[in-house]
Amino acid sequence: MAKNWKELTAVKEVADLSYKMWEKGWDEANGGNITYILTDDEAADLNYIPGTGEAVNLMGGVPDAMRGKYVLVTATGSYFRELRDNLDELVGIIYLPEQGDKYERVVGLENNRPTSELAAHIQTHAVRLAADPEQRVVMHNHASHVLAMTHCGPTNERDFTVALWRMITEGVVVFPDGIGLVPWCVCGTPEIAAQTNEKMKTRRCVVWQYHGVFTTGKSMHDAFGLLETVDKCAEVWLLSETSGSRNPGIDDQGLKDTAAYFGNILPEGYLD
Ligand code: 2HA
Ligand code: ZN
Repeated sequence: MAKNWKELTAVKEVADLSYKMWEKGWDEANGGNITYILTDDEAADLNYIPGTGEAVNLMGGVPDAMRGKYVLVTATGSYFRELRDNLDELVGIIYLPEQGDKYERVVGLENNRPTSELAAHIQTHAVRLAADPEQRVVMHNHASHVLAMTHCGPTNERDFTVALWRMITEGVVVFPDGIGLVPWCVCGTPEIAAQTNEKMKTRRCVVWQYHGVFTTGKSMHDAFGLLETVDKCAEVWLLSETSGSRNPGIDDQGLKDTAAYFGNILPEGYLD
């Protein structure tokens, strides 16, 4: 059963990108977690028989949109610095059954459990699947520049988003739907999951004040590219703020023109 699971492209991408994120300083200690919904073909290759794996309660339950799905998950306590060298313990695949609010362990996660943010990830997948049937990845980490900006930047999500868009043209191109901002609260709780998922209904990226970033996407590189772009905009914002810049950045008309050129619709009321 599942003899080749570590050969899955998604496993290789998790191994590679988790290390890259650690190199960027975004995943100190056990910070960060990634989940990926397997394609039907990838799932079929596992030859898993539902009901045979260890079943564990899933906080918040299994959303209907996620029933019958196989999800690649990083483990709780996993150090992204070490993940690529210890796939058996730090990564694994779970199955979300057609009935019951549990997950079943399929393979991997030896001596371990899925990320403490599993409930938030599973619910985020369900919310994003309603917006985009191609949704597959949820990524969380502690991207430094975005985090710093939650300390000294705008505290409402419209102003936070527009401040990022003004920095570099790529901003409004990559995240035209804007950034959700969740005020600080304890992580791993139903409360933070609920707030995140309310915002994910209309966006692919949500920032947790003083904690980190959640991004979603069709593929690992899609979600990672979004993270990189948001963090790059935040880095340029911080650099220009600390240099005492007096330039306003891309103005409202420029942002509107860019959005129109790429066929994107910006959230109502964000620009004059
Ligand atoms: O996985 O980052 O938010 C550890 C965390 C919790
Ligand atoms: Zn975190």
